[in-house]
Order: sequence, then structure tokens, then C-alpha cells
Amino acid sequence: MKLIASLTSPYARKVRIALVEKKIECDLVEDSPWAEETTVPDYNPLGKVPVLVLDDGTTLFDSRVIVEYLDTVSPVSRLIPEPNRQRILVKRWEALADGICDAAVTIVLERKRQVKQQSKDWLERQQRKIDLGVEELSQHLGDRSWCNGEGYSLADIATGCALAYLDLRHPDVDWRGNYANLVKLADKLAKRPSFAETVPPAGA
Ligand SMILES: N[C@@H](CCC(=O)N[C@@H](CS)C(=O)NCC(=O)O)C(=O)O
Repeated sequence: MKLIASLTSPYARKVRIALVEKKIECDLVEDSPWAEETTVPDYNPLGKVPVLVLDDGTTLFDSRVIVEYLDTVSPVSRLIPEPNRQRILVKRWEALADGICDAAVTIVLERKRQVKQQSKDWLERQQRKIDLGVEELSQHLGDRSWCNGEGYSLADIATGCALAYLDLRHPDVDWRGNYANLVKLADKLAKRPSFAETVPPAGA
């Protein structure tokens, strides 16, 4: 089994963390979907990472599908609770955290265009998603130890990856100054080996 990923993708990091938590062996193949020589479209017609390639050649994407697959192939450290309501609430957390990443990535791409081609309205629209999304993460977490309340889950992984991506690409978003409960959670997550081993390389 191999995972095609870039080391800065928050979606790929979610999968890499899940692999470590679940103690599943998997080769990592680094590939940037933006590189001219990328092979990502050979595995995913959408040209996006992460992609999980199973031993029989089956390709799985996107990150939500991959994590759900990994969680069901091994009973070690269940990341998605089985009871339906808990499961759906964890998936909702994941959708919110991934949505924040979608807006954050969109801003990065828009800012790469020539200044005169950039849309201020579009940038502001994406920024609102980030700001309201992070506020909702904080409100839902409240004073609980873990996002889902019941214990460590995929909700924490997705939230931790989204906040870390903001630190990496949007240091102007002052979530650390505004939401002490998210800081506490993020600092606790950063100490887990799965998070520590998947920090994007310096300067990436
Ligand atoms: N919903 C997808 C998002 C994946 C995604 O957008 N990945 C980015 C890297 S962070 C990508 O590969 N972008 C290339 C492109 O959009 O062409 C997932 O969860 O896997």
C-alpha cells in the first residue's frame, strides 16, 4: 500500500496521522500536484492529493474516504465512533475543519495570481469562511478535552490539521490570540507522536 501525498497538504497530513495512530504500515510517495512532472493525475483524475493506492492497484481518494477506509481495516485506535449519531458528529467536525482548509488553500492560490487579477471579494469571502469556521470550532469544543467529548477521534485530527495549516500559511489569522480552548487542544495534539512525525518540513 502506498500513499501519494505532499508534505504540506493538511488533507494528506490527516491521513498520515491516521496511519500512525492505527499503526498501519504504508509507503509514502511524495508528489506535488502542482509540479509539471506530477504523476497524481495517473492515480486521481481530479489531480489532488492524498491518494491511497492499495496493493491490488485500487486507488482511494479523497482524504475522508481514505481515513474511513483505514479506520475500518484495523480495529486499533478507532478514530470514528460506531454509534450513528457519534459517527455523524465526528464526520461533521471533519467537514468543518476540511472546509476551513479549503478556504485557506483557495486564498493561497488566489494570492499566487498577479495582484491585478486577484479578486478582493473572493478573498474576503474565503476569509469569512475561515473566521466563522474557527469560531465554530471553538464554540463546539467549549471546555471539553476532546472535540467529540467522548475521547480522541478523527474530529481532533482534522481540527489539529486545519489549525496547523493556518499557522503554516495564514499566520495573520490570530486564532491563538482569540481562542484559548483551541490553543490548549492544539498544544496537546502537537505532543502526540502522530502529529510530531507529520509536521511539514521547515521552509515548506
Ligand atoms: N477534499 C480533498 C482535497 C484535496 C486537495 O485539495 N488537495 C490539494 C493539496 S492541499 C491538491 O491536491 N490540489 C491540487 C489541485 O487542486 O489541483 C481531500 O480531502 O483529499
